[in-house]
Amino acid sequence: MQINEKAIMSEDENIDVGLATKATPKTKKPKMYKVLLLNDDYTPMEFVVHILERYFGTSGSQAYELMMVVHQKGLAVVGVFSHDIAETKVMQVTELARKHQHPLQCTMEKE
Ligand code: TYC
Repeated sequence: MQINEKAIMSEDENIDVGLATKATPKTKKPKMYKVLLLNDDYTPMEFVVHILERYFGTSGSQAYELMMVVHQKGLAVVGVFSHDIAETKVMQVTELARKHQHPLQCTMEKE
């Protein structure tokens, strides 16, 4: 932590009286990114469940329910990660979907 000092001259004396102002934290918390899965008419439900289990730490009924949220609402946030992790997840999902010729869309946006 850096304590900032403001130079302030006292009015009648012209003396620099130091004023401690807000502390500046040295570390910044990383910006977080939402990873979104979008619905489409062609990707099989089981494939989406598999994606959620493999890349987003959900399993069984939880993965199925999250897939159904995307299916019914059009999209859902399936996880929140730092920039590079989110980017990697999007790439992995897109790569596997294309390999299986599914049009599944996965995107990220700043939280
Ligand atoms: N709507 C797809 C179907 O009925 C299932 C699906 C769910 C597709 C979620 C994409 O992100 C998705 N087969």
